[in-house]
Amino acid sequence: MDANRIKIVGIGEGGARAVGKIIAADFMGKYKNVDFISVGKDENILLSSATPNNILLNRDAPTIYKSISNNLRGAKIVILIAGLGGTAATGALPRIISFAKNNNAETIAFANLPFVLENVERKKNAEYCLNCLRDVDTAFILPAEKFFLFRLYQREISVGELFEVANEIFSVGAKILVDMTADRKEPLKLGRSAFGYGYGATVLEAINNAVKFPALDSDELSQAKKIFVRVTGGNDIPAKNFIRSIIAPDAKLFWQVDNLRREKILASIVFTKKDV
Ligand SMILES: Nc1nc2c(ncn2[C@@H]2O[C@H](COP(=O)(O)OP(=O)(O)OP(=O)(O)O)[C@@H](O)[C@H]2O)c(=O)[nH]1
Ligand SMILES: [Mg+2]
Repeated sequence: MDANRIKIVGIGEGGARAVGKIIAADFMGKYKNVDFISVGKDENILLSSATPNNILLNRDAPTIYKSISNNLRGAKIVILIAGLGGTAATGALPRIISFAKNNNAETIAFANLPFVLENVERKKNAEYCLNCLRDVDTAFILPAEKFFLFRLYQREISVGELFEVANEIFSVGAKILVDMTADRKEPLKLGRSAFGYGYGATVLEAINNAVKFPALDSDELSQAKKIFVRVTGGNDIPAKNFIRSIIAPDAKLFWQVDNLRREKILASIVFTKKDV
């Protein structure tokens, strides 16, 4: 049995949409060991995400557990993407995490917390899920309000459009994490973490934009103990010097160069965050 699979699991409508974006953008095209899975109670939403594997939650518990274990079999890495507060994450997240951990898979999560204005039930659910996410090896958790910081629109935007931004960010985030882990021997295991990315004509410009990524808190970056940077080609000495100048002197910096040439240089940054 192949025990080397990367499972990218979208939980709930939001998670399924984010995974749909990863598939549509062909972000995992160069990897031959990736499986895409959607989890939710609405079959149409799962189908629209175009994930080849689905876990339908509107069935009896034993059938659902069987479906989770079938879909996660052979996992080396499980990447979870979800909006916390919804029914899907609340029901399935703890089961998926414990199944992955029992099978010694590395677990990575991308999740957003509900808006302050969402109802009490969603907030309670989200708190429960947040607690479950403590068991995940590396977790990126953003309050939904953070997505307003991405001023991609010149006008007021709808909640739907805002979550499109969230799904886009998480789809790129998942790609960054797969690229970073694929080129390492050791698992990342960073605990609560943050990430950012940016593009540029030079590595320095791309790194500058990654540091200015709207959801990235520069104070948190300056206090991070471990920082992972990945750039696609180019002269990275000025960028390394710049990063060194803004991080703690005792921070561990891991630098990766991706040899895939692209039109624009992409710089990605991932760093550990103190627990809040
Ligand atoms: N990342 C992301 N989050 C979303 C999206 N839509 C809503 N959310 C947030 O995620 C939470 C869960 O929403 P859904 O993803 O729709 O959850 P669900 O489990 O499919 O179903 P419901 O509980 O019926 O909404 C919401 O409370 C919102 O805060 C989305 O498209 N993307
Ligand atoms: Mg919903």
